[in-house]
Amino acid sequence: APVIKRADYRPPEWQVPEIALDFALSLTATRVRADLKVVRSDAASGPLRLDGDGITPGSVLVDGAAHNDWRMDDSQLVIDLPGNRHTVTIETEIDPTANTQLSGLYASNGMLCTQCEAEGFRRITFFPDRPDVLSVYSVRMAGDKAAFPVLLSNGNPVASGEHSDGTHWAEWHDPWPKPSYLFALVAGDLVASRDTFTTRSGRKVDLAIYVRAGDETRTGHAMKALIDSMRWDEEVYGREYDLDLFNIVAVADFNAGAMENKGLNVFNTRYILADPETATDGDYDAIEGVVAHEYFHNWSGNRVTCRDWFQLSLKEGFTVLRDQQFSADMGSAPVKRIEDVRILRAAQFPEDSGPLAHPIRPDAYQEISNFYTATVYNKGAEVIRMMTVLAGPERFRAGTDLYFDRHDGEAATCEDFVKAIEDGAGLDLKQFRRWYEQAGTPRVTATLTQAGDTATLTLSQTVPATPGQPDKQPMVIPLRTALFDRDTGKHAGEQLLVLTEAEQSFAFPGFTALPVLSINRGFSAPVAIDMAVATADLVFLAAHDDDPFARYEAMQQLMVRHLVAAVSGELTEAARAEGLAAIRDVYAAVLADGALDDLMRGELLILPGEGYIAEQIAQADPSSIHAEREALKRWLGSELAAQWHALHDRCTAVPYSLEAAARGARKLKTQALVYLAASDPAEAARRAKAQYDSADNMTDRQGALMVLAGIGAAECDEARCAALADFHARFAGNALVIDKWFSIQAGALHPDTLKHVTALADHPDFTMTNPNRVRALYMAFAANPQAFHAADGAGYRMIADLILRLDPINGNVAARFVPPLGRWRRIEPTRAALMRAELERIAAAPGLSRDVSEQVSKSLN
Ligand code: HT7
Ligand code: ZN
Repeated sequence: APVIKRADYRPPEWQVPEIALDFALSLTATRVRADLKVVRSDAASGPLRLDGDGITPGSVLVDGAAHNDWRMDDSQLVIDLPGNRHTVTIETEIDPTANTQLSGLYASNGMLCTQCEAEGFRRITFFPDRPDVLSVYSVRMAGDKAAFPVLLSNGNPVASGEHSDGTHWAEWHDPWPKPSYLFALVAGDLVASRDTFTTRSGRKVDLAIYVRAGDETRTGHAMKALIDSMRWDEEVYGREYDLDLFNIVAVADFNAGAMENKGLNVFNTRYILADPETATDGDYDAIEGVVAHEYFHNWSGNRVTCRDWFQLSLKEGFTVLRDQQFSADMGSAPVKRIEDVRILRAAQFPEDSGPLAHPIRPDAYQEISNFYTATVYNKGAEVIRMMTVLAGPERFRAGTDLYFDRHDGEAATCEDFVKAIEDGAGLDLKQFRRWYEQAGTPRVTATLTQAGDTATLTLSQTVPATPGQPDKQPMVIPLRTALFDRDTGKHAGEQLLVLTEAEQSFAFPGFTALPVLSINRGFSAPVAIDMAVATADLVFLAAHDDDPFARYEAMQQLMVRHLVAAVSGELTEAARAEGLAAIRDVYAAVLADGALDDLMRGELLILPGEGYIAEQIAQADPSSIHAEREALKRWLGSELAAQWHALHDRCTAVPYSLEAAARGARKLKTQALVYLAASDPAEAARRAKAQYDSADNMTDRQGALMVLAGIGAAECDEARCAALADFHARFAGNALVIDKWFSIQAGALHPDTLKHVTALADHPDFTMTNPNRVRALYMAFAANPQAFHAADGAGYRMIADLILRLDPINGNVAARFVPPLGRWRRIEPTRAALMRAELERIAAAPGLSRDVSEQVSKSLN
């Protein structure tokens, strides 16, 4: 496939200020007529080039007359036009039911809907399908009224009517010029939950969430999230909504989480539907975050869009930051920060250290869908977050105000964003721009010394080589830092140290004894910190640090260091005992700390993930990491058994509500079971069964089932199987909950998980055509280290087989399964060879999608 390079960007030769679309709707043969008003750009002399994908032009008219000067150049329709302004009319026909790729116009459960980002519009009609072509859309659609009673598109409804033959029609007009990727159409049998929002300037906005009949009772949380987001964006970023209505549609078949189409967001049902019986607290949080994210795109993405897809982080990184800030304001800010860092470390750090590493603004791609990554989204958010750290909130806001003012209605670049922050906030971001250019997670080494009355902190940084970028320049790394006095347990104020050189020293007068270093507080920079720090200092920080993230980090470090040493066989028995005792003591202190809220307590009591431990090791042995982590869990389970029992009892007594205290109790309840399951499976199974049987909410039920499903002891098998059978029967027909049933089993600690997943793939409820179901089974499996990394390579084979089977159905989703196999260089040699062999097997298969082919070839290089 051709490589598209950022450096090759050229402005479009033709603009399309207006487009009128007319759809004759049908599940199997939808006819589309597109009228494009095209205008030649100054100094352009070439023909009109319109992108297409899997469609053929039925007819081509220019200014209303048949036109023969056109040809196909690969999939592009090339039309020679005599003048500078014309109306071009093209007809196409699509089979939405055959569209299993779920890009363009497709059918889902009898409804029709679109997904156009990134390049789906060209599967509907011929068009310059690039984000710097902005058009005003008028849409007409007509279809069978019984099959499609609801007809929606972007913007405002203009007119509608019906015919005596049982068909009806609707017209929509969107006054805001937009790129084609934001176009949307939905037609189906849907019901709406409605509310209103009055903007700060007093405009009333009608809000509707469209779902299938029966689901309307489960839209309340999403609606609340929408209203909260609309208010928050006015208050925090000064952004007001700009249409009279805002529609959301939930669809069961969707490649991603949701889509921010102008005035008509389309959502995966999993990010809309919730009630206590069927959605966990995590689901509630995810709904709040995704609804907010899509709403915030109305400004960061839609009003100011991207010039080209290399600028994707312009809208995605910024919008992730905005949704993170929103969720922090709606709930517990420290807990949200810890969760976001955990996601970054679990998903983005491995990307940055693997074969698919790319800067947040990539330089080249074959298939843009492969660049909707944790790097572009989550690291992109971290990069902008560092600007907030450097500028402070008021100056950062001045920067974003300037950005929105300057570029409203434009297709902008990351450079435009940085410049606006630079100008508006009064920062010099010259060197900072390297965050957009260089891939790889910087490593900072920190050394603290003390002499006389001064403590000296020496910081050095390196950015690892990544594919195509062997040599790196120093980054700007803002590190929020505090030095703690050992005697008082306090510090004299936090400082922002900005590391800009390869090596730099910072002096702190007033220390006659060596203080304890607390660095990268709040995770102010997305870097890895290396420091030779005594276990006692980590114990000190775990107990005393007033920055909640730093406290969490001290506990994580304590455990990571112990586990990495244990895995590499470096631990003497004495050191092992000492490390375990230290970890047990900080756990005991956290369990007993009356000043902590339970949500935060739950964060502090999370073991580092196996993937994050593996990241610290050049070539990891997944089985020994798993064994050591389980051993630590077992030790904590047995050493603190009485505390876990008491915790489980205390939390079980807390009644269900969505308040923080009750959510904290639910989080801890299942955590207590997890530790007990490692040390005393029979007792854990007894408690888990009781929790399952008495559950009045999905958080408790799923937690209990997850614990039961993981217990391998034969005497617990009956309880395990009974609970799984009950869960399936209880929620039969509820697709989102049945997804959980698949995930729980595929992610289980049970030694037979691989066998279970093989059987589940043949279960009547499994289907390859629903991305949620595929991800529920196989993503959970690929993220289950013990099962995926089976020593004989059966886990790798399973994922490779999946990729090969799924690719012809949905290449976009199939490609998402390549990165777990692509990590082979970071795994011990025997498994690495097996992983590589599976990648080679995929690479040798004929007819691979561009999505899978790009990911596999990069992973082999
Ligand atoms: N902007 C949206 C991206 C998206 C997408 C990308 C590729 C394939 C399918 C997709 N569905 C939605 C989602 C977002 O970040 O808001
Ligand atoms: Zn987004």
